[in-house]
Amino acid sequence: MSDRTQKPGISRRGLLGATAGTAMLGGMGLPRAAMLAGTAATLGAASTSRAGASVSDAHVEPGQLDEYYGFWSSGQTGEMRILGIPSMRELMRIPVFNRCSATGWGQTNESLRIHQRTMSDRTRHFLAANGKKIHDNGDLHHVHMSFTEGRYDGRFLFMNDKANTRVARVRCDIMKCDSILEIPNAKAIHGLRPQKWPRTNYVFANGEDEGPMVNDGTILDEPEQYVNFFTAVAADEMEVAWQVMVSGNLDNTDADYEGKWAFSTSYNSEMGMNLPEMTAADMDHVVVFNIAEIEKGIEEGDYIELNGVKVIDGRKGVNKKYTRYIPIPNNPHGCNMAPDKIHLCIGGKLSPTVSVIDVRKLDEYFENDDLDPRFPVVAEPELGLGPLHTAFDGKGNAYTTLFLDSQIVFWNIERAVELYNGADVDPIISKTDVHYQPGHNSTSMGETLDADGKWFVSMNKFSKDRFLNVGPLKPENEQLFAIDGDNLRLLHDGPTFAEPHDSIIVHRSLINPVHVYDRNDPSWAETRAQAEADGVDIDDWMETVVRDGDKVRVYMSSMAPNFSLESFTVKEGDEVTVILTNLDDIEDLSHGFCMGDHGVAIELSPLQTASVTFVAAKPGVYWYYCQWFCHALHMEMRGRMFVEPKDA
Ligand code: K7E
Ligand code: CUA
Ligand code: CA
Repeated sequence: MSDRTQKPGISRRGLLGATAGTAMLGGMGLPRAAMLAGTAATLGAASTSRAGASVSDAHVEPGQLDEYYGFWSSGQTGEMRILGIPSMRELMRIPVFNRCSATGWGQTNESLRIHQRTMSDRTRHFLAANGKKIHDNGDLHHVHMSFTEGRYDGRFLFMNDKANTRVARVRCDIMKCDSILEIPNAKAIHGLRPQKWPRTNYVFANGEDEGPMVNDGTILDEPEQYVNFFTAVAADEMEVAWQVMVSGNLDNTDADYEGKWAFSTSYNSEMGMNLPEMTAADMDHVVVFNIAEIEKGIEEGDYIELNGVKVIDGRKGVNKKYTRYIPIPNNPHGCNMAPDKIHLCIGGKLSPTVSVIDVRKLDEYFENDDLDPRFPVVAEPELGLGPLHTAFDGKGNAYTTLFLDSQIVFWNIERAVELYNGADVDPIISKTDVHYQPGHNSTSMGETLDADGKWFVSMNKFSKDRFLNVGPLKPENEQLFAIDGDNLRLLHDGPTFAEPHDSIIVHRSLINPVHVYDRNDPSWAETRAQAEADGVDIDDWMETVVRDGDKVRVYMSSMAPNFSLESFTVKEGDEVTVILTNLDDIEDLSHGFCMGDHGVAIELSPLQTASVTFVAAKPGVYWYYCQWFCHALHMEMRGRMFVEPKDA
């Protein structure tokens, strides 16, 4: 074993001594300006604003369509976004974990059912105690598409909610969320990736926060009793398939191209509860999950059942057939599988290195207990300060974000392996400044076998001076680059609202959304069943009001510029459900239904059915109106709800 395998290229102490390292670790105490100042001083060899760089290749003329879709997370906004690439135009926002004023997501009965389907009694109890029915916030970091044999298959997008421990799915045919899954046992779902091979049967999801196995207040400040959970979600059913209990916490995850392994980084192998404790060790680890062995263990009954989930014990040293822990320096973060099907790249974060694992060595690693714990590590190039995430071009090269250096380092994987084996080579091809502090990056089709090495996006956490000042809260800055020979050529700065983390860039040939709804869309199946019970045909013009005790169901249709009912009457205190179908089948002819003073507003896209329930709490005349501009007489598309006093 060479020295290198024993010890990372730079010690934690060494890094802490460096200005940038201090700024990062001392972030709690230091003003952010100090952190940024460290960055500004670092100017890479390859500047992004090279003379001769033309923006024409990224310019998409008005009326022209982008070649790629970009699917974007939005962090604490809780929605998913769609961009056009290379124009970087924001095309759509898909509400998922957030409450949306425009579409009624989080308010329509159809969306509430999606929110509540897997909600635990515990969560219901929390929410009720706070006067709520659903969580209306989320922290959505990672959006990834379903795969078939290592390629995007255009069916679904999956995403995490760190804030409320959930996984959601968006249907790519209508571009709407169709499932939200609350993950039991785990806390704070962070890293999320679909299985790549043979198809996305599982979505892998990391619980970031540690806690007692049974979190009922019996165990509180006893971290030695805390555990953490890795979850495999059955992607078609959107149910938990199984979980693995692990040692340390879990940060980011990825899967291989053979369907054999999943990987998760851990920055808190120490099980520390504060910053000094979480950064105490020089080495943390990557957990390797042996999918076939775990499935076998489940089949053979080697699990405990916890809150309805089969949980395998994969803690360090308990049962080595399920998991292995590869030591990695130093509070590692990103976890990215290269499309060469061989190399997994782990961003060292506090270590200036990216650790490269050769997945072909994992069978032997699992079979043989006597191997060096770092046996699968085949390269560990020193790239710069604060390496977080790595993207790929399908040509054997890697692009790693350097958070502290505010740079992208473009490097060659094979040369990094040669260097590790003692050759005198430099794996670094070029470094490019970005503005500023990049987190994730993405390349066109870069996490698939179709990686094409054309476009590169750096998702920067700070925009500072790149845009007109809009006050203390600044947009993030996402920069588009062309991958051009040995360099990245900056073409576009893309300001964006809080706070995308990850993105994927997908060729448009793989996505085929519908133009108007199919009347048989499953989104409103339960609403249809209720209408049938009431003898109403929701595919037809509806003008029926059904009273059911103090519940009233109002069936209405919309066709520009009319609602089928110009008024309806209910009684004070009634629970009113308005069920609407937009009978306009013309592309882009959306209506809405907004009930004034009741906090009610929903979207009705062409041929969509949606419903909303509210209490008519106060007598009076209330206007409802269409709030999506639809017609020259859109303003006139309105009507009245009469609420009679209770004793009238
Ligand atoms: Cu690095 Cu949540 Cu993927 Cu943010 S994570 S950057
Ligand atoms: Cu219908 Cu505006
Ligand atoms: Ca650590």
